[in-house]
Amino acid sequence: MQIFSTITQQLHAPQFEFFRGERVPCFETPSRINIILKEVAARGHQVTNATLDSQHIIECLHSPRYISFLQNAWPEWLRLSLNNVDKQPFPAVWPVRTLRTDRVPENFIAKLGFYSMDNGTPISAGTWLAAKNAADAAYSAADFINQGAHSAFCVTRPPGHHAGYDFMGGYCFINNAGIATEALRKFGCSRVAILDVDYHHGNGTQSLFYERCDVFFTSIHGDPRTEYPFFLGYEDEKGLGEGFGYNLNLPLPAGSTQTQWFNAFDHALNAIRRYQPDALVVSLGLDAYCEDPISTFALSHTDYLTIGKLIGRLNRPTIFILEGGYAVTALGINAANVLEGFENS
Ligand code: SP5
Ligand code: ZN
Repeated sequence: MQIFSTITQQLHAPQFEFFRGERVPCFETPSRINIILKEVAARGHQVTNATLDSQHIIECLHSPRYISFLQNAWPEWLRLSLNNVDKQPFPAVWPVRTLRTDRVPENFIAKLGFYSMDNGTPISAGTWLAAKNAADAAYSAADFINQGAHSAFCVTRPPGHHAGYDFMGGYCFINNAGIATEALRKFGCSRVAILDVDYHHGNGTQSLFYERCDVFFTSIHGDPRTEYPFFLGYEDEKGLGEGFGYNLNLPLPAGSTQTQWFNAFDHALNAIRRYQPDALVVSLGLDAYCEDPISTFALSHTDYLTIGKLIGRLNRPTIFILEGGYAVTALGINAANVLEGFENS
């Protein structure tokens, strides 16, 4: 399978995040990409650096002021103090109910709260460039499909499925799956399905397409009653207006078994078959794996072969986009297994 990746991913390298009241090393690291690239190359897949400029597609999905915030965030942080060069900005205040969202604050820390859903999405010097190039890879993959290819895999970071129209969250800044989807639509696909198998609900992706029937979104994830992102991902979210019936959430209790997971997966696949999409975008989070340090599902190495095989049987042009997955040493095998299952389906 053709792999699209980016060199600049390594420039997004924040050091810390908060976990149970403590500052801990980031789970979402550059090594995730390196280990996947090593394994897919060893199994004979072709890796190229993405080159197309996705700016016009980014502008279809995200607000102008949010894009300019992302672009200027690191320089603004340094403008507060040059000592900030080896420190990390974090939001501290959010405009929750009763607070105003009709005025964009001028204070940088206030802007961080305004444009983020959590304090778990740290920014570093190279974040904008890395996020922009990950979006470029998603766009390049859509272009590749448009030229007649059957599949592509974006081995990119930062991930994207938690990022919405004007906010970041969950390690995500630009919604890469949304970029691929929007690009496929522009290239002439009438209907695109998005299948999100990350452990966490893809709240950003769902929200971007919630009122549209030209994009079907389905997701299998930890139940938001107890799992991040908590405030979206319930089964009663079915879409709005023209989009009603084109959103399918399949939350599973934390600690669910392989059997439970594959039952939900079967539901998702059948719904995609009924939708008859021209193309498929897979938000390929690998954090439903049993050893993932922040998740509670039980999938094995061979389950990822099965996932690839069952997706392949949908027999649609398919773009896989890496999302989460933090059991770093297992990511190469799990990612490559999905591709192997897909190609032998
Ligand atoms: C792309 C992606 O996978 N983003 C995930 C962001 C999750 N951030 C919050 C993590 C909260 C972890 N809770 C751990 C419970 C430990 N059992
Ligand atoms: Zn995840």
